[in-house]
Amino acid sequence: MRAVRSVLMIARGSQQYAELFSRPEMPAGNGIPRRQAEVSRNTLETRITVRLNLDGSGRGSFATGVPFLDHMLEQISRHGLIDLDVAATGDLHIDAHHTVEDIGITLGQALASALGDKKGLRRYGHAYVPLDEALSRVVVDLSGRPGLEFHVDFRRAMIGTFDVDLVHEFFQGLVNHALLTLHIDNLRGDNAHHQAETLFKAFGRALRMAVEEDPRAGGSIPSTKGTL
Ligand SMILES: [Mn+2]
Repeated sequence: MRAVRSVLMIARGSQQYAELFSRPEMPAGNGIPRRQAEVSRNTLETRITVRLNLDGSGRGSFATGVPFLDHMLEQISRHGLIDLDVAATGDLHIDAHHTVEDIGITLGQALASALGDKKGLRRYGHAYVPLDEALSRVVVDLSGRPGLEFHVDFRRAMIGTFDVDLVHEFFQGLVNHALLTLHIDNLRGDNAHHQAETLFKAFGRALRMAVEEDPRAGGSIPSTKGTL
């Protein structure tokens, strides 16, 4: 039995979660302690709580007030096999910008916390994901440096009531705080919903690969610098 390695409580107010996460947990079966985090981030614009478990089974709950974002976050969870709960109250009377960006930031903080020192991980991950006519490629490096290459030519400005500009804002916030290098390319697609969905599915898949234990790495940090 080992204690949970990383719990980040930026803001109080979730005693029930704190108790849950302070319980000892069994190792994930591969020698890596269960990698979980909870982050609450509250500003005058948004109040957000993210809980995640990188060694999960892909279940989650999503209540962001932005239904299309809920649908996209579920793709990360399901296809990344990450247990993920995201709850947000944002200034949606203005628009969804602050809420979507701040959820990216908070998810990024939770990822950084759960990843810890990245010992024994693959570090790099990539995925191609199609959805009918749409095809996207996402490549991730748990580099410790924020970097986003985002090459997506959305065919429409809006997906229902969701402004497609916010997809970039989400990933920029995530990258800045998870300290990832992320290359996102939509290679083709005619339907903006399909284009977006392939990005989030491929991100989940790529992340799943990058955070997996590399059994040949012997628990070392995957960098010649000795730190990530
Ligand atoms: Mn869909």
